[in-house]
Amino acid sequence: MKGLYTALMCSFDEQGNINEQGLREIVRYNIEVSEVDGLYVNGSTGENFLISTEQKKQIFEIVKDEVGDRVKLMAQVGSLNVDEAAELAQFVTNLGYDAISAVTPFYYKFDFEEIKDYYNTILEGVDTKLIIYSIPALTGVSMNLEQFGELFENEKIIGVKFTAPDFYLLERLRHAYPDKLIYSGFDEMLLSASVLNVDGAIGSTFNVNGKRAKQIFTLAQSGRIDEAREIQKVTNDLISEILENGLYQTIKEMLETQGVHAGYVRKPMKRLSEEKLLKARSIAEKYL
Ligand code: SI3
Repeated sequence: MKGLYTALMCSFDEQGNINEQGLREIVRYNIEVSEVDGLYVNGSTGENFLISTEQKKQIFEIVKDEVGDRVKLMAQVGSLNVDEAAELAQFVTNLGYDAISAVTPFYYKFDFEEIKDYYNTILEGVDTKLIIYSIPALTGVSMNLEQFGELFENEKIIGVKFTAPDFYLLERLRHAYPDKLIYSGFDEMLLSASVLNVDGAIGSTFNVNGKRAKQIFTLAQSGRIDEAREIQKVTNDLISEILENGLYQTIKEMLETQGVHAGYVRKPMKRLSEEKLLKARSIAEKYL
């Protein structure tokens, strides 16, 4: 399960329905052009928290059907509705996904016992292994070393997607849990995380920048830090331009320039203005 995973986008039409063909094209682009090691399905980048249970299931099915066994698949099933999360965990297990992942429960200020119970409930009915999705900036949930350790006591919890700029905690985790899988979640910090010996990374910008991300990771692993730093610099120029223009919308438009019908974002996300659409196309021209 090591390596680089694209946090997969989903293609939606103007009404917010899934565009199956577009989704299949995004999958193919990631596998055939970017050559990533795996896909992280229905994460933040997949606009997961804006869609229905039925749509989540449909996306899981289409992606598995398109991928087959070509790359590894991780299914993000986390939800404030723990019954839904457990149902989706069962659903993707039946589809043959390689692992599940679940965001820490957010919005209500759950205490740690509640968070632990949430993960144990999701895992009760399945044998599929789980990667914790930790993203404190969006969920407001920060866990410390001991709390990660307690979650890791459940042997079905095999790792964490660590989307935080806390490199002290990342180093402590790596040191304390050499056998757990740690994935870096911030693409702009991939080199720094790779130096700390993470097992892989999961990122939104890999949808358009997968090749550079892979180079950074591979170079860092073989100790070629100067070369990796050069590529991280170009990557961060690209990420800065994407973030300034609108993260998911810009990545979608960049994919469109490559003939991949990535479509529209779901409401309440807004569409790019004409000016920003042109900007997205110029970013694509500059970096792809
Ligand atoms: O679940 C997911 O879609 C992700 O893997 C998210 C990933 O951590 C991204 N975070 C968000 C909030 O989109 C990053 O890849 C992020 O977009 C990137 O580093 C730019 O800041």
